[in-house]
Amino acid sequence: MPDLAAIAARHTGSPFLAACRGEPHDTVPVWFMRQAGRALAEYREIRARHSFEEVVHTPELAAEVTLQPVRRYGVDAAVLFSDIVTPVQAIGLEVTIEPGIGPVIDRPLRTSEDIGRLRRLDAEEDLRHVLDTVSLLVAELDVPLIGFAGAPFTLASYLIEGGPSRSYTRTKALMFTDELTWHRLLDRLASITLSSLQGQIARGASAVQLFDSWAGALAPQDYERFVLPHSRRVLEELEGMGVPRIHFGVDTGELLGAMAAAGADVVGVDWRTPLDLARQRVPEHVGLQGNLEPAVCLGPFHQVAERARDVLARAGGRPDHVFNLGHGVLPDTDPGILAELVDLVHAEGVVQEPADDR
Ligand code: 1CP
Repeated sequence: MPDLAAIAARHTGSPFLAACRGEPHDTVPVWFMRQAGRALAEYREIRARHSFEEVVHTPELAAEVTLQPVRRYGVDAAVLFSDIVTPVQAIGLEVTIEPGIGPVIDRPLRTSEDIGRLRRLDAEEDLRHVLDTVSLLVAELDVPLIGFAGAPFTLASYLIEGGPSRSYTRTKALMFTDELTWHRLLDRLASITLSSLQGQIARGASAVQLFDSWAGALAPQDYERFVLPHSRRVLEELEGMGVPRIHFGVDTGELLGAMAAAGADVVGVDWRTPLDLARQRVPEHVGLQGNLEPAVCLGPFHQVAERARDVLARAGGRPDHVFNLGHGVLPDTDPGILAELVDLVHAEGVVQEPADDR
C-alpha cells in the first residue's frame, strides 16, 4: 500500500485540493469531466487497437489514457480512466460498453430475485487492475488524481433500464411499486460504490467524485426519499478518509441543496443553473464545481472566452470554486480550444482570501 502521507505532502500546493477545501490558493483550478476520450486523437489511436474494456483493464493503457489530457491541456487534476459500470462488471454482471451508445446490460435487473445477482464487491480482489492503474498514476502524476464511482441511483438506472434511457420509466416504476426492493437494490449498489471508492483512496486517489448523472430526472421529494439516504451513506462513510468529496449530477438545479446535504464538500453544477444562483442553494461551507456549457466549446474561442469569464464572474472569486464544464467534454470538441480555455482560467481567474468564518 502507498504512503498516503507522502502523496498528500506532494500535493500540498495543489490549487485543486485547496479549492475543494476552501483554503487559500493563487489560481482557479480547472479540470474537465470526460477529459480523457474521443476528443483526443491520441485516445482514438489507442481505441482503434483496443476495446474500451481492454483499456480499462490494462493498467498501462488506462494510465496512459488518463495522462493524455493532463499533458495536452495542463489541467489541475487527472481523473481515473474507468467507467461507472466497471464495478458491477467486476462482480459478474454482463455489461458491455457499446461505442456511441454507452453501457448496455444483457439481463437487466427488474425483480426482487434479480437483486441476488449483485454480490459484494471486494475492491482489492475484484477491481485489482483498476486499482493497479491508480497506483501507476499516483507514482507518476504531478497533479492530484480524482477517483470516481457512479452513485446508486444512476447505476440502478442503467441496470434496470438495460442501457441509456430518456425517461427512466422502468426505474421509477420499481421505485413506486416496490419500495422495499428498491431500497434493497440501492443499498447493495451503495456498498459496491463505497468499496470501489475506498479502494481508490487507499491506493492514493486524492479526491473522489460521485457521479449521480441522471438524478435530475427526479422530483426533489422523490430524490430525498428514494435516493438521498443511499448517496449519503456513501459520502458519509468516506468522510474520515480525508479526501474531498465532489457530488455531481445533470439537470439537478432543484436538487443542489439535497446533494450538498448528502455529505459533499463540493457540489458539481451543470450548465443550466448559473453559479451565483447555485451558490444560494448550497450551504456556505460547500464549494461549487462547474459549469461552462460543454457545447460552447464547439464554437469559436472568443465565444468560449466570453462564457468562461461569465462563469468566473458568477463564481465571485470565492476560494471554493473549481472550474469545469457543466457536463463531459463532447467528442467533437477541438482539443486546442480546451487547452486555450485552461490558460484563460489560469490567467484571468482571481481567487479571494477565504472569509474568516469558514
Ligand atoms: O467508445 C469509447 O471510447 C467509450 C466512451 C466512454 C468513455 C471515454 C465511456 C462509455 N466511458 C468513458 C470514460 C468515463 N466514463 C470516465 C473517465 C474519463 C474522464 O472523465 O476523463 C468517466 C468519469 C465516466 C463516467 C460515466 N460513464 C458516467 C458519469 C459521467 C457522466 O458523463 O455523466 C456515465 C453516465 C457513464 C456511462 C457511460 N459510459 C460510456 C458512455 C458513452 C456513457 C454515457 C451513456 C449515456 O448517455 O447514458
